[in-house]
Amino acid sequence: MTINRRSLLKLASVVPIVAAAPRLAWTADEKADYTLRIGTGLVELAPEHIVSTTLYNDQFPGPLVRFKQGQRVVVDVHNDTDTPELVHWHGQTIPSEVDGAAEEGSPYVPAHGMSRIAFVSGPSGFRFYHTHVVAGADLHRSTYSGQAGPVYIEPKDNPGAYDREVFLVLKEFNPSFSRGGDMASDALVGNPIASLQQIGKLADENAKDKTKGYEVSYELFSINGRMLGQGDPIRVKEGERVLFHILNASATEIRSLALPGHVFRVIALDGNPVPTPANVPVLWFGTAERISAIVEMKHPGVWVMGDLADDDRGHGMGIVVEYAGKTGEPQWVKPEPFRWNYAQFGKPSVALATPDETIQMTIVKHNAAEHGFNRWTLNGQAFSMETMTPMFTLHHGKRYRLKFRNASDDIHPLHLHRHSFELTNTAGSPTSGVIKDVVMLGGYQEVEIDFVADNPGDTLLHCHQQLHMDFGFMALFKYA
Ligand SMILES: [Cu+2]
Repeated sequence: MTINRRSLLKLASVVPIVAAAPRLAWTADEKADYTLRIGTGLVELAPEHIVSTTLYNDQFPGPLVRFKQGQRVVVDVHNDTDTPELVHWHGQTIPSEVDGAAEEGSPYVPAHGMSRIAFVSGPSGFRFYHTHVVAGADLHRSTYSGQAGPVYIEPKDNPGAYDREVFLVLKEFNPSFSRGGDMASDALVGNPIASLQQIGKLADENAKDKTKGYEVSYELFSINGRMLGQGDPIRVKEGERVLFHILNASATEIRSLALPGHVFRVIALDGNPVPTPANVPVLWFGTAERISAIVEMKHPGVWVMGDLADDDRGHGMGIVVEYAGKTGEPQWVKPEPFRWNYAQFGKPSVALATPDETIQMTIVKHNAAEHGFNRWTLNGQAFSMETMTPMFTLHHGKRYRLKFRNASDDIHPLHLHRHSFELTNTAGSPTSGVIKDVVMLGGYQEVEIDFVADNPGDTLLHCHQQLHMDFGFMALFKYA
């Protein structure tokens, strides 16, 4: 290989910058790469449905933030509200101080104040940012608000087998409390495990309150801040390959999405390329999950890309896809039932490293145990925001297997901060190669994930369902 000036420059630009970048340092005269302003604003979901909520930069979703993998970035966050805020950089492997979780020691952005943060962005792919404060019983706070926006971190090499990218953010508005929820029970493959049902039954019998705790339901549903039929359709041409980056920015809901007459070729989950891209008729997303999928446009018409739940789609959870030259009412065709199986996207033959340690966690729901809200325990412990007692000590460089056993009927979108994990067992089958930062755990099922403790600093693990995380379903890991 001859080394010319160009390849030298190329080498120089890749090697030293990341390693040399200080973690938090920034200079006062430096210009921020991005500025986020947290404040109250209006979202016009439809002319007759304008909601007031807390937003980033007065828009929903928040602005698309584009970083380059390994790039040192400076972000200014202004908080124009009356309460302290936190911006969590979901899915990035960054220090605890800038991750945006109080439990990990990230400082709050003060009310009517500002914070400047700097970090080296990565890993590449589709990530997002959102508020990480506690909502508790306040449905104006935290992820019930409009504080969410997409992040795309450009990989060093982009295969680019698509014509264009479309970012979609799924989000409900106008939440209220109700007794009993409507959790999608037909989302995931796998069967309930009898021993877990038994633990759940026992917890129900031992509960003082025999009624279920509060759940959250929503009045209005949207994609990119517009109800179905409002705003511009996605305009496509026959033969085009559209790469969708889709985020479920719900506070509490599992979502589905289908586009009649088309299939989604799933190429990445939570921003990480999957070992086995596969065609599926329906996408399922836990709260905070992202899917990147290519759709080949080969069925001309005007279509509704929407949620399978008629009620949610009827109240706005969808977007119109319109082929060039086609007109008329957008068509919806209900797809055949399709259960989501993460292992479908895994390596064809399972190849797993042996973990240094396995941590088992049994999840139990205690009906209405906390002022009418369900309380959640992990191995008998509900996380305390007062004491912030850590659950476990990690040793740098070791590989850990987390085995979650769900003794409740709810689906839990489990999220690990500051690390990506590998799915190693789902719905009773071993798998490997699927790298994520959120995974859905089905009712009375088990899931196993492996991660390497390679990013020292306090690390939060929690259910991303806001009602669950606020009422006990969190654990803090410390590094030794
Ligand atoms: Cu949960």
